[in-house]
This record gives sequence, structure tokens and C-alpha cells, in this order.
Amino acid sequence: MNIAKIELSVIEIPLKSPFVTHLGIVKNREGIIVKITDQDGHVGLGEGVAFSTPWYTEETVKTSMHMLEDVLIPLLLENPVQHPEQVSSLFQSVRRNQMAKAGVEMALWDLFAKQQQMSLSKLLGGTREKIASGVVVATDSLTNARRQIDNYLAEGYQRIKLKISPGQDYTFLAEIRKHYPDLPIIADANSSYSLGDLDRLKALDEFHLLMIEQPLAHDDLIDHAILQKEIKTPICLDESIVSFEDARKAIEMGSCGVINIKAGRVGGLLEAKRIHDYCLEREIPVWCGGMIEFGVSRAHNIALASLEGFTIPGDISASSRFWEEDIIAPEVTVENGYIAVPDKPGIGYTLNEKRLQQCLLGKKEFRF
Ligand code: OSB
Ligand code: MG
Repeated sequence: MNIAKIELSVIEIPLKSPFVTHLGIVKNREGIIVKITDQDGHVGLGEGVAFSTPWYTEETVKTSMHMLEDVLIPLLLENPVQHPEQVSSLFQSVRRNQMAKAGVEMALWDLFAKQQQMSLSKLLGGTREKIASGVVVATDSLTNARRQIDNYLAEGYQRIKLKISPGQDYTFLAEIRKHYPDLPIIADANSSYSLGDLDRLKALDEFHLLMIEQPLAHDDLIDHAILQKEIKTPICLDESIVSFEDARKAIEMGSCGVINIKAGRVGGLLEAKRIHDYCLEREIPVWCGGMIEFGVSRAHNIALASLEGFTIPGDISASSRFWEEDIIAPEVTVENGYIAVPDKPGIGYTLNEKRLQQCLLGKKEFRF
């Protein structure tokens, strides 16, 4: 692929409003922007989506930087790749560290698409010209939740995701349902329950949720299979699926009826597409999850969600959902509940270098 250099920029931007889950509050988002330039001057962009602390997965910005600098980029230097599909097998000698791997892998997909003068969506086999947009409401206040839902519905979002936990579930959802009887709602528990909470979870069936996301442990498939037999609401797995093999096993065992696909969580776009293809064949619906990400990862999500099997609106919101100003140009916008899939080469968005400079915490450069 004629790589000339790789630049890693660690950036930080405050969220417009705090993102509250039972696991903690995100107020500032740190992230890693991966920029790969080839010998002809084409630029591929990727984003490392690990957080500053390991609350969602075990990775952090610092562990990602270590893996990128000391392990993954040296591997690429020693083993030139001809196609981004070769990256995940090259990285197979490294255990886990999916988000670090995905940061580079996704930049190489964008670069390859630009070298081919093709949109990333088309290169991945995408069939949609626009994707349905959903949004997450993450607050522990009912008043805030209702105000946010009203605003997001006015902006056109097609479905809402609410964070729930044993301290905020039945009465919270009952109140929301009373005001929005027909609203498509996903409830995301981020692993806050155990099988001991079976009655609490069964009680949520009456709210005819689209699905309940990751009710049980982040690394569990077995208890989810037991739970799914007991509740009517489809289970969607997020944290439990960090590879194609996890997805296959979860479906074989009946641990879920839906999968939330995040390229960062599964190690890149190739693995994400394998999970998509497997689910499409078995008529398991999938949707594209979000990571409170900056524009680069958001743009990759748009390309990924243009694949046929992404039939449920994803957590792919406008740049303005989280940021006063994003790091890409143009910003991602939602019109009538949809985001247009760019037909320009690659991800179809460019870096807003001025904004990137404003948010920069540190930078590393590697010459090939
Ligand atoms: O559990 O889906 C999740 C954000 C960060 C980490 C995990 C999750 C989330 C979200 C927000 O729910 C998704 C978004 O970026 O809109
Ligand atoms: Mg989730």
C-alpha cells in the first residue's frame, strides 16, 4: 500500500453535557486520531476509540498508544500489506487490544479506498445511500431525559436509547413510556444486572422495548442464553462480542437476538463485516453502535452501516450530539432522521486540521 508515514495524534474535547451511566460519568473525551499517508500523498484516517480509563473495555488511550507505537506499527513496518484485509491476520499474533488494532486497520481501509478512487461504503459492499440515525440519552434525571428526548425527536432521530440499571429501570421506563407510547426504545444496561435480577428484568417486558442491550456480565454468553429463554424482550449483545467467534457462539447458544456491531470493539472493519455477513445469512438483525466518538470514527460507522444487514437505526448521531465543534469537515449532520452516505473516495470527510491542533495533547510520527 506504499505507506510513507503514520501520525498518531492524542486529542481531548469536552462533551457538551456529561454522559452518565451506572459505570461512571464521561465529561471529557480523549482519543487517538490515526493518519496514514502514502507515497502519492493519499491520506487514510482512523480513530482509536478506547477511553481514558478502562470502564467499558480493558483498553485505555495509554495502552492503545503503547500497542500502536511498540507493537502494531513495528509489525506493519516489517510486513508491508497490499490490502487492508491482510491487516487483521497480521495482527493475529497480538492478543486482543481490539481498539488499538482497529485504529490502524480502519485508517488503511480509508487509504485503500482513496487509492482506488472509491467510497469506503462501496468498497465494503454497502448498498444504502442514507442510514437511519438513532441517539443515546444518558442521564440519571427523568426531567433531563424527557427534555433530551423531545429535542432529539424534533431533530428527527428515529429511535432513542436509554441507559438503565437496577437503580433506574422500571419506574424510569414506565414514566418515559407513558409520555411516548410508540417511541422505539432500546434500554442499555451496560452489564448492571445478574441472573439474580430475573424478576426485575422480566418486568421490563411490558414496555415493549425494541431490545435490552447487554443486561449481564461484559464477558458472559451463557447466562445471557439462560436469560433470553425467560424474557420476551430480545437481548442485544454489545460488550460480550469482541470477535467474530464471540458472535458465532452467541448466536449458536441463543444468547441474543440482535448484535450491536462496533468496529473498534471487534478489532476493525473486516471483523465487523464478517459478523455482519454471518448475521445477515441467519436473519439476525444488527445495528452500528457508538463510542462517543469524534468525526473520523463516526464517518467509518456511516460507511459500515450502509451494509444491507444494518436494519435497525444505529447509535450514529450528528457531530453536534456531543461536540461544539468536531474535528472533521464537513461535520456529520442528520436530516429527517437520516445521514447521507458520502460517495466521495474513502470515508468522504477530511480532517479539520485547525480544530485538531486546538485539541491536541501530543503527537507521534513514524516514517516508513
Ligand atoms: O454501551 O453502547 C454503549 C458509549 C460509550 C461506550 C459504550 C456505549 C456508549 C453509548 C453511546 O451508549 C453511543 C454513542 O456514541 O452515541
Ligand atoms: Mg452498549
